Amino acid sequence: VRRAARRSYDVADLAMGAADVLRSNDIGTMVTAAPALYPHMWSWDAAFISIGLAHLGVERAGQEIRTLLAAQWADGMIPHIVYGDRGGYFPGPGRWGTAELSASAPQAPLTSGICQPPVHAIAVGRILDVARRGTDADRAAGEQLVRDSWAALYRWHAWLAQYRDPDGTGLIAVVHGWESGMDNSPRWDGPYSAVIPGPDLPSYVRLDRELVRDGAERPTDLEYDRYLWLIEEMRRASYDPVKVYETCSFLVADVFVSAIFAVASDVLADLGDEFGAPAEHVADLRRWAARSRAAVAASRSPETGLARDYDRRAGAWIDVETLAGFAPLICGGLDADAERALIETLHGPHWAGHPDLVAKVPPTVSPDSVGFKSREYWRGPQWPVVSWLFGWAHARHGHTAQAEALRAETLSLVGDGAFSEYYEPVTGEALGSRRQSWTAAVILDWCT
Ligand code: 9WN
Repeated sequence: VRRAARRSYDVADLAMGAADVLRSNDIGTMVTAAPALYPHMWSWDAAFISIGLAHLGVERAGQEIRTLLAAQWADGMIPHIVYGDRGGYFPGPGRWGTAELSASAPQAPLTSGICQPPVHAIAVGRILDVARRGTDADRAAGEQLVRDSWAALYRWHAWLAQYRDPDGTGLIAVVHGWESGMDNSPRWDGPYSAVIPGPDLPSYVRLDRELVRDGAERPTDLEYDRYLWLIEEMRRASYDPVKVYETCSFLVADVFVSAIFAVASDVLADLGDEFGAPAEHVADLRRWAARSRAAVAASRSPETGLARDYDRRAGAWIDVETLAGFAPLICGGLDADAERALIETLHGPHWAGHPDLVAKVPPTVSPDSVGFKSREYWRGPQWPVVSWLFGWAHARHGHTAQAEALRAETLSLVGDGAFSEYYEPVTGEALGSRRQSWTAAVILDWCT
């Protein structure tokens, strides 16, 4: 295997390049997730993108959050895609049919019918921090954003608690791999093997394969059949969240989403206290956060100490080791020794500190694992946005040196200036989409 040399980078150049990506992907009231591959707004991308935008203008950052929240469903769900005016992505709004089939979906803008990880409160909190370092006008815009978005974000968290954890276990379920944001992670291979596309799956043409030429970088056709079949199942349930939970053939309690939910609920509760939100709503958030944090800690494998997802359809823990197993480091809640051990594992020789890696950035699957595929999407490559999230969480929980290491190592990884969606860990090759907005956004945040 060709080992790449570490890249040297210039922080000012990287920041300029990142700002250019965000500006050029901005189509007015939304920054598309990527120029060609993802020409619309994605839910968790928009949150990270708004953090980057805050460094270019707090008002524009707030606009991004407002555009997303304008697409919130009547029941509280924030949809995973908000479609802009252009086509260019499959599945588009026609395939979902949410506006026709669901009583809760908006007629405009058109959206998909599933959700993504709830990182939005984290973004609003971060925008406020950036705003408070700026001018009086920035500060006012940041505070106004909190006031304008708090209730909508509370309703979003309430939707997750009610419809994705109806039994109050603390683990939030996903009904599609896309909802995890880590679409084809080996975590989902077991649950997906029970998703059997019916003969009546309407035919379709993938557009992604025309844009990413190397098929090995994207999910397979069989995976796509399953992704599309789940949409058929949800259409048949009219996107009613209770029916979807009962009938969808994929139902997995996602430990990484649950950890994000816990820490984002903490952030939202703190903002609520500061900005005078209703006390009972703040109390709900604190209760949900505590419950999910405990459930994430309790999901750990007795053998590896890594947190695990739970396949609710099969009734079994999923013992597949991936980066999601470090979920307790996102939400906290371990005792000091266990937390230190998990941090050491993350930064140690099986993960970020693996001797084969060009930059000490956590890969999505350990190179020592049989399932490691160095170029294949969520099966091995390094995703700068995920590193940022771990870095943010490390800083929040007092692991300053590790946060700084993730920052410096990720900056060196992206020093080529491609702002790629993901990177080959051993060679550092840029993979997937170039000029990916959330990559640019987190780099800009780290450079400013
Ligand atoms: C499906 C936009 C999104 C990210 C996801 C990433 C990828 C979409 C796709 O791109 O998913 O939602 O077409 O592969 O897996 O995390 O939000 O960047």
